[in-house]
Amino acid sequence: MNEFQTELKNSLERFRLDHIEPHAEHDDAEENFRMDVFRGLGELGVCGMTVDENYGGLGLGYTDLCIALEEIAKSSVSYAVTVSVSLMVQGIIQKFGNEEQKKKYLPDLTSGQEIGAFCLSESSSGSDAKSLKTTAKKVEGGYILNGAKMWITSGGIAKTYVVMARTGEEGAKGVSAFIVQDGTEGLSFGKKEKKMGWKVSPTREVLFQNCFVPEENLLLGEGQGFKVALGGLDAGRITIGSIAVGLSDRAVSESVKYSLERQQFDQPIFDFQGLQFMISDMACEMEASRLLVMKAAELLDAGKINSKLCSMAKLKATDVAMKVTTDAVQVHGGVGYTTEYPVERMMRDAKVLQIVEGTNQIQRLVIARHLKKEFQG
Ligand code: COS
Repeated sequence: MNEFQTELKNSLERFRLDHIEPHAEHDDAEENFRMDVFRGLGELGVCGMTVDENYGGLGLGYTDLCIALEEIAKSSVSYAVTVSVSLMVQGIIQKFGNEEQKKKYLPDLTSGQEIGAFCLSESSSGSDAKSLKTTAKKVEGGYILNGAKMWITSGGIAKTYVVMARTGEEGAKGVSAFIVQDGTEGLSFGKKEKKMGWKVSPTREVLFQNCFVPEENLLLGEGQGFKVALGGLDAGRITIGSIAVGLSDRAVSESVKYSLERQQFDQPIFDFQGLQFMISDMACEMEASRLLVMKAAELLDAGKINSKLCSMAKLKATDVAMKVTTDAVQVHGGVGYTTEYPVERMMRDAKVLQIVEGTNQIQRLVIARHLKKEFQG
């Protein structure tokens, strides 16, 4: 880490310990999202970190963002994910939007005044994203959207939605991407999902009923929506990886701390070699996943985005987070299974990291396709 990154990490550590950690257990139980916490992260520049300064961002790289998200995730995967998805939406608008769209939609998102959400999944199209059924029918001056998007992170609290809908034929080429803002007639939200983890981050269905969207809200052009979505997801998969690393890091720290305090058979349980081996493996896997995430982020920053490494980073870091948080509960024994210690929440928060932004089975499929292509040329 360079000097700037160390300062970034330290300021976010102070922020999370002052503003997130004290409420973590309560807010998890109450499923309470605090907009003032998100806006506080915005004041630190995190919410628009990788966006150009012309649109209110900091113009920093994904390596910097990964350091920031890791730090936030140590106290709250939910806030880290809210930032990460909002930044994915901004990344999409910055990369695929025209100047007018960037000027109109980015500043409120970069400042953290508003949140962005990404609407791709539907009840019958999750992994098979290109089979989506939401329609966007061309009418004079724009499109009429009809359909339902499911499992939308920040659904209902976000202001700006990037929505993939079908304007043409079946398959990827018939998909287009639109920017739709909360308050648009015909846009509404379903009930908040009851989830195992990520309880602070609301997940809702996003519904479109004869929702008119003006043509200036179309991103890139008709039929380009699948590329827009997958292009955004490449970067999103790296940031989900960094959140997983932050979670693993905290789980390792909690395990070392607890095992040094907890006495059994007249000695700290840390002194048992069986436990040392377990914790060493946890720490080693966590560092390995961090290196992979950073490598993918460095390539992205160098303008050499590599979908294979994006998928590898997401796959490795999230599988490691699941294993490490599960082992952290094991290290804590009975109390680890209760809300008295944060590892219980961390294990619940880890699970969906293996599912979102492409299941880890889809990541393996993407990696295998790249390997085959590299081999066959
Ligand atoms: N970036 C840009 N374009 C991409 C891309 C990427 N990373 N990956 C694929 N594409 C393009 C392809 O080039 C192809 O376009 P052309 O026909 O012009 O070449 C088009 O997208 C369709 O690709 P493909 O035929 O490979 O589609 P498949 O359905 O076979 O596979 C997967 C695509 C399964 C990899 C994709 O649907 C996927 O990632 N699914 C998971 C979805 C997901 O992550 N959902 C989570 C939502 S957020 S919680």
